Amino acid sequence: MKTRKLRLSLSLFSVLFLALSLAWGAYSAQLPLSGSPGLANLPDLYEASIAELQAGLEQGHFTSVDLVTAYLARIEEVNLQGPALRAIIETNSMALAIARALDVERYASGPRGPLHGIPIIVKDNIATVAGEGMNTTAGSFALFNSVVPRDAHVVTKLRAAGAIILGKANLSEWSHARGDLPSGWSARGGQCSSPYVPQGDPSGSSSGSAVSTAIGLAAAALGTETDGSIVFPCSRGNLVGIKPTVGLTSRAGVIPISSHQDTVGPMARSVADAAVLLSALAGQDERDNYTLAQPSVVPDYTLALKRDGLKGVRLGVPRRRLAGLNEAVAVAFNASLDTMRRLGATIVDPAELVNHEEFEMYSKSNETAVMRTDLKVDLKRYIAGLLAVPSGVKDLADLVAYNIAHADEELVEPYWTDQSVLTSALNATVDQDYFDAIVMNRDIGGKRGIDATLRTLNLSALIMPSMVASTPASVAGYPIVAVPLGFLPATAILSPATPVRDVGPNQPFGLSFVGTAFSEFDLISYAYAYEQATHTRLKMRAYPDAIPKTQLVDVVGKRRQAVLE
Ligand SMILES: *[C@@H]1O[C@H](CO)[C@@H](O)[C@H](O)[C@H]1NC(C)=O
Ligand SMILES: *[C@@H]1O[C@H](CO)[C@@H](O)[C@H](O)[C@H]1NC(C)=O
Ligand SMILES: *[C@@H]1O[C@H](CO)[C@@H](O)[C@H](O)[C@H]1NC(C)=O
Ligand SMILES: *[C@@H]1O[C@H](CO)[C@@H](O)[C@H](O)[C@H]1NC(C)=O
Ligand SMILES: *[C@@H]1O[C@H](CO)[C@@H](O)[C@H](O)[C@H]1NC(C)=O
Ligand SMILES: *[C@@H]1O[C@H](CO)[C@@H](O)[C@H](O)[C@H]1NC(C)=O
Ligand SMILES: CC(=O)N[C@H]1CO[C@H](CO)[C@@H](O)[C@@H]1O
Repeated sequence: MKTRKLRLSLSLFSVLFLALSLAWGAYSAQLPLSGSPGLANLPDLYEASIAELQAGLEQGHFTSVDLVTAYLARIEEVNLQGPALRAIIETNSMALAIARALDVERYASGPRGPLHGIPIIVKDNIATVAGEGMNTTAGSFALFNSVVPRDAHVVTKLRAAGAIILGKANLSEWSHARGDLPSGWSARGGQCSSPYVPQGDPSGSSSGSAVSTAIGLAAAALGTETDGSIVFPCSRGNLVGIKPTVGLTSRAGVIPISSHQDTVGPMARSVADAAVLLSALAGQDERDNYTLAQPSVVPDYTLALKRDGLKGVRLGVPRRRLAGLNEAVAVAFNASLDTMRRLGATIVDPAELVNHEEFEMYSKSNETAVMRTDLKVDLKRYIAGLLAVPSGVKDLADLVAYNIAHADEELVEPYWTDQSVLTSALNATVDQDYFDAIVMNRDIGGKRGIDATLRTLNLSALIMPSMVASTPASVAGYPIVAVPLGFLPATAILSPATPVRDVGPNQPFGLSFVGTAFSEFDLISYAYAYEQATHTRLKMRAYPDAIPKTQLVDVVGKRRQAVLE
């Protein structure tokens, strides 16, 4: 009975879909002819905001099919060819069909919301259904052709909001939990590099998500962070990143490092875009019980986008964490404090972590103790949930053995041979030391760290250059919102390529706002006020070869030509 009903409604749907497709086909054929403004005024995909793209789609200036076509061409230009940035591991062969269906739906019943028909890239550790043809591997051949049971919860939410999953981003293999490897390298994706410094280190582990967002290979991307993996590549990618509170966004369907620290967040070219995405991603999920601790109503984070967001806000500078920073970063950071004062903020400087000594002495060792056991336990649990794993790998020990057996692909000379993080976790155990470290980790970063500091000095948030901002928030499970801060000078020394260059001229760096649990709304308002007053991202573009040439005008123009002929 049920099946027949389903079949009936499916066939009704097909007829409806066909009718709409025909109507839409007739309509869309003349789109470019009636399309105003002129082709020259279509948004530049290097910088286009989600709102701009949505407006163009709504006004019929271009379609989601056009957008996907243009983005795929841009990927083709720079991913393996030209500068060979290796930001993308796989593109979605169904993206055009999905875009067409969403175009038809828009024509029939209007957009679902701000993400309807907007192409987004997700890191390769975030599951996408196998039926769509894309793998989910964290960059490793050990998970090649593994079959995930379903989309990751965050992907389900993106699709429900109408977003198009355009492809899977390259990353530091296993999200940098394999060993001491150059950031942005994975066996499946090769070595990703920065679009700002030729052969430059893109940082990681969400390297490809950052690179593809930085130069407009999609509207935005998802990354994941355990300690620094969103914030660092956003810093080097001249981007906005949100590392949400652990438990705000579900990790169900995400290849894990640590259930205590992993979190999924947006990487975007503006605070507004990141806020739109976070509103779609956040929410409870019964498959990730950490999410049940979040406030029951997900805020509309776009309501935090206020230009006066820094007025009357007290922000603290934990100076001792800033020791030894590059001079250009230190100068830009100090200048940002003046900007924030001008915008009405009170800067408390210094505002040291009240447990600074304890933090410096013990946070890394406690964090490592938690991560080792988590990696072993959580990875095994993830693999056990897969429907098929052709490599036969079941746990960490199998994975280490797999890498040795496939050393030609996985332990590649000369730079990519290490798997010491995996081997160091082999003997990890779930014991009292582990439970103690979990509590310590939380308390050193949270209760006795960030929270005590905010309370003692009556602060709303801490501010730091992004490259030193991650660990307190990561071990506490607290949020970070990062924005562009500046660029190394043109005279900066270009370091040797081993195989990526650590620093170079024009390399971007970021500024991070760090707060207590679930303070994303406030952090977004501070970041937005700062961004709107500075627009740092717009002050430097990628090096010329790393900027894809294909624009909407080429795609829409070609379609117009075809209609005229
Ligand atoms: C993995 O990628 C290959 C192509 O490289 C494809 O043939 C295969 O279907 C993909 N596997 C899954 C499970 O999507
Ligand atoms: C989630 O469930 C696990 C058991 O499956 C339990 O050990 C853990 O404490 C729970 N975490 C939260 C935050 O509820
Ligand atoms: C704390 O700071 C807020 C402004 O952020 C101010 O309104 C309040 O009076 C301060 N409280 C104390 C106890 O200083
Ligand atoms: C930045 O400001 C701090 C605090 O005022 C000062 O100690 C430091 O020397 C400044 N750094 C630079 C590079 O100007
Ligand atoms: C964790 O931190 C505490 C101090 O806060 C320290 O006594 C303990 O040795 C640390 N544990 C590990 C495993 O590093
Ligand atoms: C793990 O334990 C085994 C057996 O106790 C031992 O032989 C091996 O050296 C240990 N490995 C590490 C990385 O500690
Ligand atoms: C989409 C794309 O270009 N994927 C490539 C990623 O890198 C690997 C390794 O070089 C290629 O095999 C893929 O074709």
